[in-house]
Amino acid sequence: MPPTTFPTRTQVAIIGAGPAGLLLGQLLHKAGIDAVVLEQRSGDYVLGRIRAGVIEQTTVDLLERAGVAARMHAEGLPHDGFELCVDGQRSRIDLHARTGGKRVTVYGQTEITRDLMAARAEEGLTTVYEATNVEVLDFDGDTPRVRFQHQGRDHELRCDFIAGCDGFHGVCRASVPQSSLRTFEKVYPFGWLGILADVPPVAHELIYVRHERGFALCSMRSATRSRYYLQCSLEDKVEQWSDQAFWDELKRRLDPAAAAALVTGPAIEKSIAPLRSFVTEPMRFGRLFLAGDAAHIVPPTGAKGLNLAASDVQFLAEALTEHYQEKSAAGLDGYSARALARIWKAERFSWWFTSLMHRFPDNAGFGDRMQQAELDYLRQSEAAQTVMAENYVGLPMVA
Ligand code: FAS
Ligand code: PHB
Repeated sequence: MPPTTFPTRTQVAIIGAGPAGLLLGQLLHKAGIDAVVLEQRSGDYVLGRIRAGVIEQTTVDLLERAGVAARMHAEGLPHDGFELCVDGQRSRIDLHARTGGKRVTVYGQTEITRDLMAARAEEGLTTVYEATNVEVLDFDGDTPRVRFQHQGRDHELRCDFIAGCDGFHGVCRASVPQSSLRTFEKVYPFGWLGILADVPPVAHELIYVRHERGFALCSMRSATRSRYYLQCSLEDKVEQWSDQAFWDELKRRLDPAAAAALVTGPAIEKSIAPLRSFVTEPMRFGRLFLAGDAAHIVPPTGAKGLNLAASDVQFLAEALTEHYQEKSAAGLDGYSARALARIWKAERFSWWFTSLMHRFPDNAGFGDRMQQAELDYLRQSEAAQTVMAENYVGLPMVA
């Protein structure tokens, strides 16, 4: 078979074919800007990672603009609220009523990635899967380039800009001199053990559970596929958790009605994710721009990770379009500050919600009472519920 040939020149080199990289590629294509996506893994591997489930309206709007929202509208589940289960008592946060009609959509990140991959392939756009040993070079000058290997052959891609959409463990942020960036991090003393199973969800809406044994979350992907999470120790290994052990522990943390209604079944995916808050400042280094998990991480409690990646990509796509179409650098110069303003508000909400709902080993006594008082206030106060709802549905995209 003749060796695969790839472009040696493009306008934007995108590192990473997760939701950030693929969505950016789609938006740039819509604006007539050429981009090549380089992904270290195979497409199947990327699709095999089970992650986010809740999509903000601003993300839905962006996916519509990218031309990839048809299946989400057909299969996604609009949600007007979610429930809190605090020590066995359920109460509802009415997102629709508290935000003047806003809602979220439940639609798995895997499906968004699948829709973006299909659109990119349909347009005949170049995505290099299994691109290894990716190096991002000369981005502090005017002629950035990317070197990579594919099937043992060396390749080089010259470009005008590099978009680092390569996630928390990617090469782009790691290629920036430490003296040029500042990071902020908080690591939480627990993880989330997640299970995906083809069983009907326990309720029509999500249930966030606070229990003395630990946090739990009842989510879903469709009317026949459920996603559940349990707070677990960082020492836990997923092999230690049989399906039965997971279901038994989930029932212990749920209220009696939900525990009785829970339909269990074999896991089709089971994994443990650590929780951290992390932000990189700035997000631009010459002609290298970071977007998504490459620049920031939120604990998944607030369902913000994927949605923040989407807002970064919207800002970056607008800035690059302004550069090429209006010959203006204003958007690129303002990208980092604009993205970080939204990122820090989502970091705050995710940290707050995580601090409120999880069991902290060193929190016994006063900290525990603070959690209970805040949850009691939240249950009784429309004002408190409005603040929570506004953040959960996603804050407006400011100019
Ligand atoms: P991603 O990490 O999704 O994609 C980066 C891509 O870059 C990957 O495909 C990777 O293979 C590739 N890459 C990395 N290094 C590379 C290199 N050197 N060269 C080329 N390619 C490279 N968010 C929620 O809202 N809810 C959740 O429940 C939730 N659960 C999560 C669970 C886990 C285990 C993780 C890690 C994240 C979770 N998130 C969740 C957050 C998640 O959804 C991210 O916010 C989202 O994937 C961000 O998308 P990207 O920025 O594209 O990064
Ligand atoms: C999910 O369905 O995976 C999900 C939903 C809400 C969250 C986190 C994860 O806050």
